[in-house]
Amino acid sequence: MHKSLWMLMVAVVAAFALAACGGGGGGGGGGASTTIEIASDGENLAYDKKEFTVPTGQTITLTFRNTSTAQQHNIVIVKGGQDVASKVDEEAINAGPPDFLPADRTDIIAATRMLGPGASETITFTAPAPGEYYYICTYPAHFAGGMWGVMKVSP
Ligand SMILES: [Cu+2]
Repeated sequence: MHKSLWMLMVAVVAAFALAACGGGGGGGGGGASTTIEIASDGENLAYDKKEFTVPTGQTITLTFRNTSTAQQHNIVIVKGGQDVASKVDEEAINAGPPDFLPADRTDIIAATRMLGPGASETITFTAPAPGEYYYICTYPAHFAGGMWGVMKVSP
């Protein structure tokens, strides 16, 4: 009878272990994620968010919506501040349509395609080291016209 009690305990422990595994898998584990929604500001050459903050290392799911009825827009998050943004903008204009994105993505963290009026796209990326990163629209003259913002990455 002592042996049967021990067998029962093994069975109970196994059941708990299975339950724990199932719960962990369904909950998404420890990898936290953040969702950001950003849009163009109507017909203005601007985003509806001038800045947003994300925690470093997290998976960011960002949805950009072009709410304009006439303009094409995208969002390109660059690996730096205004100087890097200007460099990427110049490379993007040289790359030309349809997406105005340089083939060399070295200075780019994440980018949507160039979206027509009313279109949206969701992109996923990992938040980089703490700091401030510009995001810009690379349609010609939009960045210069004020279509940019700052992604702040917190420690
Ligand atoms: Cu634009």
